[in-house]
Order: sequence, then C-alpha cells, then structure tokens
Amino acid sequence: MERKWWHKKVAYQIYPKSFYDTNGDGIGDLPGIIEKLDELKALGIDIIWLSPVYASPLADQGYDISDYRNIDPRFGTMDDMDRLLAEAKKRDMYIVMDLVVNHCSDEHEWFRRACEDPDGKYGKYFYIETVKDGKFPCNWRSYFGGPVWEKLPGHEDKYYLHVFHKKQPDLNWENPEVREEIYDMVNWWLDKGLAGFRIDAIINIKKALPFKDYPADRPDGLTSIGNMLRDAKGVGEFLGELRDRCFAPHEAFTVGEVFNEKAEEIPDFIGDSGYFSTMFDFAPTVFGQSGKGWHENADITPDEYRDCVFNTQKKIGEIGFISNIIENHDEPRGVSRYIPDGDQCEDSKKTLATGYFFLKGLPWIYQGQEIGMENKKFTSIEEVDDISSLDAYKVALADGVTEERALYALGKLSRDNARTPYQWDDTVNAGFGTGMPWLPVNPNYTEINLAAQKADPDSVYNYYKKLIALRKDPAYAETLVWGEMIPVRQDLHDIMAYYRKGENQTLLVVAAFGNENKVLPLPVKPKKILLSTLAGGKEPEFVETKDGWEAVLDGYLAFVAEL
Ligand code: TEU
Ligand code: CA
Repeated sequence: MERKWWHKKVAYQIYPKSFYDTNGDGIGDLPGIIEKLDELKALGIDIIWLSPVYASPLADQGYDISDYRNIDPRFGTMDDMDRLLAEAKKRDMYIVMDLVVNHCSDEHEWFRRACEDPDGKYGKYFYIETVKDGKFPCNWRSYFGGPVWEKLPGHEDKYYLHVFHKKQPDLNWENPEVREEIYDMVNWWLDKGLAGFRIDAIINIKKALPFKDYPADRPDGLTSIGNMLRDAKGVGEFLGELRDRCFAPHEAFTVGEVFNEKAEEIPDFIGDSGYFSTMFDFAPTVFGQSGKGWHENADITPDEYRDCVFNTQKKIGEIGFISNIIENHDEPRGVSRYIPDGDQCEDSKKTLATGYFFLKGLPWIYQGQEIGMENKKFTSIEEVDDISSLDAYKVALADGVTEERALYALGKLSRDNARTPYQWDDTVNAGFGTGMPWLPVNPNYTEINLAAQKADPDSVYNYYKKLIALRKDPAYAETLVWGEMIPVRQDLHDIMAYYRKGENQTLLVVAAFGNENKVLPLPVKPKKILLSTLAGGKEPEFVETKDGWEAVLDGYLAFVAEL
C-alpha cells in the first residue's frame, strides 16, 4: 500500500444544519463552522467533511441539490464558503464537501427543463419512461418508500425514476453529457481549493437495464433496490472516469459511501489507484438489518460489533485504507447502538471510542460523538422530521405492529437521533443559537455538553483528545497508522483486543465491554501503558499466572499499551 498524506490525519463530519447557528434562524450555518474551526483544531481534527450546503429545497436535508454551484442562503453565501476554505487552509485543515450526483433535486434547472420538453436534451438527463395501462417499467421500491416511479409534472403518461425521494430524480449516468456536466462541476470545486469529496450513494449510479421486475419482497408488491444493484454491472467504468477526469489530476481526497461491495472489488475501489482514496466500513451499520423494515432489525452485541469490524480489517488487509466510524448523519448515535441499553456512561463511551479508533484505517468522528451525545427519545411521531424515519414508521404500522413499537424502532434507528443540534453548553437550546432550532435539542444537553466535558479532565471529550494525540505521537504514529492489525483472543466474550504491529514495536489495544469482571490472558506484561480509560491517570492491573500474565478488566475499561 502506497503511503498517502491523509493516512496520518483524523477526520470529522459536520452536519451543518445542526452544528452552530450564528444568525438566530434556527439553522446552523457556514459562519458558525468558521467560528468553531479553532475548537476542532484544538481537538486535533485535520479533515472536515461537510454534509451538503448547496442550494436545495432541503426535502432530504440538502441531499437534494437544486444548484451545485451555489450555497443555500440558509447556510450562508459563496463568500462564506470561500472564507471557510481560506480559514481552514490557514490552520492546516482540509475541507471536503458531499458529492451528491446519483440524483439532483426536482427543483434543479435540468429537471425543470426536462419537464418542459421530455424528448429534448434535458429529458435525456433523467430516466423518463412512458407508462401504458398503469404498468410501471419495474417494481423497484425507493429507499424512502413507495415505487421509484413518479408522474412527470405536466405529463399524463410520463414517469421519472427516483431511487430515493420523489424530490430526488435520478441522473442518467449512461448519458455522456450528464457525466461531462458532473465532471465540470467537480473540477470547478476542486479548482477552488476544496480538498475533495465524500461521495454519496454512489453505488446507485449504475442501473440494471433494461428495467425489469424482481420478486416482490413485501406486501406492497415492490422489491428492494438491492436486488437490482446485485444485477447492475459496470459502475467501475463511471467511477474510473470520474477518478481520471477529476480526482486524480487534483490529487483529491475522496471517501466513498459504498455499500454491498464484493470482496474482489475492494482493490478497484480503494487499492493504490482505486476510484476513491478510502471508503467507509458499514459492516456493523448494516448488521441485523431486516428486509421487512426497521421494526424487525436486530440489535448488535459488543461481540458482534467486534466480529464485524475485525472481519472488515481482515478483508481489507494491505489492499487499502478503510474509514472507520461509529455513527454518521444517517445512523443512530454509536454509543446508543453499540453499548447495550442502560450501560451508556463515560467509561463505556470511552471504551467504545478506544476500540474503533485504533483499528487500521482513517478514524472519523461525527459531530457530538466526541462529547458522548446519545440518541434522542421520541415520545410521538410529531417529533420526527426525517423522511426515511417517517417511512420506516409507516412500514412498521402497515406490518401490524403497535404505534409504541414503531416509535421504539425509531428511537433505535432514526436518522434524527444524530441530527439534533450540537450540545455546546447548558444554556437554552444547548447554546446552539438564539433562535428556535429546526429540530428540538436532546433534553440531556443540561448534562451532556461541550462546556461541561471540557471542565472535567476525565470526560469523554478529553479522552478523545488523548486518542487523537496518541495516534499522532511521533513515537507511535508509524505503528498506529500503518502497522498490521492482529486480532487477540477474539473468542473471549465482551473483549475487543488487537495488536498493532510495526517494524520495531507492538502495541496492544484492549476494549472490555459489560459490567462483569473479566481477564485477558497475555504472553507478557506490557512495558508501558500509553492510555487508559481509568480516571485520574490510574493504570490497569496485571497479574502473573502460571502461563504468563492477565490483564484485569473490571467492568467497562480500555487501554492501549506497548508490549
Ligand atoms: O445515503 C445513502 C443510503 O444508502 C441510504 O440508504 C441510507 O442508508 C438511508 O438513508 C438510511 O435511512 C446517502 C446520504 O447519506 C443520505 O443522507 C441521503 O438521504 C441519501 O444518500 C440520498 O442522497
Ligand atoms: Ca443560521
């Protein structure tokens, strides 16, 4: 694997709408991000991915773009964006935007023109089909519910394809003119000084054509898009072109939102000259998913979590550099998902943080993760904004479950869990801004907030700072960044342990879950403890046995040691 500058960095995702509001309209904005850059720098962040801030009706919170070359006034202006790029540069930080090109907004000029003249140039930018006798070209179910076909405004018999929301018409990547438009736009942003992109929903750009039905998998008679994706061949041709025309000449940093990749495709995606610099590991995210809907999803135990990420580590090996996360704007809070219900506390949060942070790959932190933000409790569907959650709720009720149970599933999985405003302090609305936030704050902000976390030397926040500092410590960085990852005693319940092995150094990472007392057998007693979750700088205990040593792991506890 070729070494790249970004391997040593730490990345952070900002969900701008919920980060920091400077003008009191209840919506986070670019000036808010600029104001908090020093805060992120102090934490140790280098690369920042912004969820979309382009012009958008915000039907899917900006993942529906109506103008790729403008900033939505609710987020600020292009001047603000240029200022953010300049301010980041001053601090040796890198800004990455979201590249949402599977679809645009139905309010994009291309789509408006397509509606005016479906047979003209812009009609060919989309998938528009004539529907006879009410039979759609295929029975695919959109990700947000219902058929992927929606009537083209102004036309009785014409329908357009949208694999996400009906306000997100799919762009036709088979059309070279569409690809040219996209490449132009991507290069325009990279020329401006953007470091790169997070590439949204990219697997969907290749459709299995011609359109056809797949066996229905729910009572609605429709079929999961996944069935079509398994049949769609050749996404690599588009991605290779995107790399060659845009990313490679700019040496852009890119991270793909890639689901369902096959093992043999990994080198194509993130090998030395892959389509992307890196891609997210979603193995623990998709674990337990049910085809029937969120209400049927299974929880994940710490052992299953460990096995998922270890499996990815093995699959990736030396091929490339994966990106590790515990949450993002589409997922519940990691501490609420991977730590069993009721066990959420400072120790368990630090334990989970240690376990994922030193896996081989690029560690990402999602806003609020560093202060231990948790899922929101929803008491009524009225409190939910996200379109995907509203659909999941409908699906659950249609499947015959009670409202209570449907709401319970949202509490576990709703995308709004991670979208509540950032908790800066314990003042009204968590110090997010002076206006009423677009989404209610999590009421736990009086306890969980940045100001309180900063004041406590043993807080999750101060622990994250140590995690980042350790990964960058010149004495250990070589090993923690590029060293081999070797699982340790994967058979032990509630223990996630691994070595990071460098040329002249072996580090041990241990994360023990659960409240029970456990031990981890070790061949030797570690030479030096580099970091531990124990308060007040206390070190974990090791006892000698007849075969070697044992680390004493009482309750939630994690440490990193040099062997
Ligand atoms: O998500 C793509 C994706 O695959 C979704 O199915 C996601 O897992 C789902 O929404 C969870 O409920 C990306 C973005 O991250 C997401 O926010 C957007 O809604 C989506 O693309 C459409 O642009
Ligand atoms: Ca604002």
